[in-house]
Amino acid sequence: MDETGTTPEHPMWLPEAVFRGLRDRTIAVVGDDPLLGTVRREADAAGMTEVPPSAEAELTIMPVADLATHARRIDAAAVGDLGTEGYAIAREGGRTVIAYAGAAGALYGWFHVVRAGLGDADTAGGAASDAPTVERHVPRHSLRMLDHWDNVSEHPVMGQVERGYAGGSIFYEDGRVREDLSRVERYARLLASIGVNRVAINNVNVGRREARLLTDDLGEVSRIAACFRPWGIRVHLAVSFASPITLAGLPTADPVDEAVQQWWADAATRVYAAIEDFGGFLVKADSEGQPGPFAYGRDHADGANMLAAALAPHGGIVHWRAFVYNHRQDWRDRSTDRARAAYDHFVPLDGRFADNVILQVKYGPLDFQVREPVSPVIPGLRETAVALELQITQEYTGQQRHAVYLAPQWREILEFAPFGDSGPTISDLSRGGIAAVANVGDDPFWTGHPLAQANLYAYGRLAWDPSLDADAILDEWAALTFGDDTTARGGIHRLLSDSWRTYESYTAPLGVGFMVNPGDHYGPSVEGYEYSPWGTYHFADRDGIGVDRTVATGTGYAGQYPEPWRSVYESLDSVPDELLLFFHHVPYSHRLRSGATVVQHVYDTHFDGVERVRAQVALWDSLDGRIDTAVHRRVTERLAEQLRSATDWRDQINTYFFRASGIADERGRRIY
Ligand code: BDP
Repeated sequence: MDETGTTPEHPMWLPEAVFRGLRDRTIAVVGDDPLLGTVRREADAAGMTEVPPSAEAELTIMPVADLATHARRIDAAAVGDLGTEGYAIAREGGRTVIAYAGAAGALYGWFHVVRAGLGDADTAGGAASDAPTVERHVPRHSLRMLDHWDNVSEHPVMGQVERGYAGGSIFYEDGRVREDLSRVERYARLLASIGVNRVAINNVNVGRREARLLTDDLGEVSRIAACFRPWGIRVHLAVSFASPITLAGLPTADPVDEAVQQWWADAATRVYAAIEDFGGFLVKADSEGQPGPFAYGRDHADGANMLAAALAPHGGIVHWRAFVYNHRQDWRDRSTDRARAAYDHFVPLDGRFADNVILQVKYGPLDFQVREPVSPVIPGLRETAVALELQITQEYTGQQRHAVYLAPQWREILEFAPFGDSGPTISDLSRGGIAAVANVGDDPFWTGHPLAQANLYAYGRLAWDPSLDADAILDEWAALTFGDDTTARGGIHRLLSDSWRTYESYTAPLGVGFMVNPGDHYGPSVEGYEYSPWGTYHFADRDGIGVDRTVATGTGYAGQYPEPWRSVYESLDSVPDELLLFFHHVPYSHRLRSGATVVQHVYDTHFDGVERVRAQVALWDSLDGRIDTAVHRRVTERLAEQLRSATDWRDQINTYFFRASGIADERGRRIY
């Protein structure tokens, strides 16, 4: 708490210091869209001086169409098609021009300058006689979405934010939308600075209270939408498929029932009357207890298309999640492999979804594990728009108590080429854009672990440009957050850069996944889910471990991939080591392609992982005095917990493998 009695927020990126280089520089902004008003206010806050366009400002932001009038030396042809959100940045003799086609491009161009700086008036872009350089920036994905798993009311088990590790919701308090939404405004600005343009504001598990956001609470939702609008961000709602029953007392929610269809059409009309730029609905149906079309003998195309028809007249979208599986499985029946479920449900429906339906697919076939193969549903759907779903909130990756920078994992997913190297990547195939589960809350550090802010930052940057380098994004974030101290920035880089692999090294090995405590999903429990109905088994016994998902002898999951991956995963000779146990059941003495046996690999990586965390702790200690005290203290606490937890993981996993296999560590280290 500070002297005003409030807990200060520790800014994410873009604290005021970042604007230092812009103070007293001149800017001209051409155009009158409300988003340009946002740019003008930003420039003013940065201490820039607005001048008329003809005054040769140091920074001019103008429509492409005006280039010929105001910046004659920049060729509009070189700028090309910028779409509604792209911008071109031209530097000409110490002056910078941002050209936009749609006003959102002006906003994104502004943040580009904030990130990169304006350069020195005397040198940027070379001498006045040099030809101007033109760089084009157009987002790779037009839908860049964040899904908040926030409940309006506290859920008795899940709390207010499901899988939230950063306090309560920034949207809701005491069972209603917050009176003071100023933090949402600040959040919206941060999201705009990384290019996020859609936000779903409530949990996909829609409770009775939350379902009413769509009806009784529309006025409140529209207040939230008003916070996002000046930043080019549209609001979406997660809706319950059973709403016609639970909210309106209809006898059914059957998608072919006309009264049901009418109810949804009316609901959509009311939403758009209140929020003209409303984005659409997000739906989790027939999954983990959520209602859906199966109850009426209908399939998911029937369900999704009914909602799509309600939204279509208003230009809205349905994000329909593919996370559908039977959570009452039986470990004895290996034919019901949970990994197969999404493909088995959705690929037969390909081609039947309406144009404004986007199928939102988790990156892996199970559930946001530290290592999974990329979901075969994405290449499997040829005629349906697919959105890739990532999880920024670290549910299975340390819950924002462990420092884990996820961008390297996301890069691997985005550049995976399911049809082979010369074919399209996952990013190319995600025609419906990218969505990710958000990680912020009302915690003073926004994300619980201050360093987890890097994940949100990286998500936005990668959704805009999936080819960006994970390390470069990390450095960019550190510079925008921690300022000029290169020792501090270098230390943060070293701490986070490889932290995803560090986490992988001390948790469930070789792609086997889970082995976490049931329920909260934190910390090791090797058998925690082994005999439960959730379908997440490892089949360890005294002889070996892993799930046989081959076509030849297993569940057939490997056959859901196109070539070459089907064959790569099917064979023990070619399956990548890190996914071995996801695809194959092998003896502990099985030799990896790296040369180590499975059991020795487990011992080595788990001993090594803890040492790596120990080094992170020492590194962070050495930065004391260079980083804001409160931030430093919070990270120190979290690192202590990470070291404790990593040690626990190491000991439980190593002991389990040692006892199950009876094989001692080649290096004679002590295992209990
Ligand atoms: C799982 C979470 C659960 C979510 C579910 C989902 O454990 O809380 O509701 O995913 O994505 O990872 O719907």
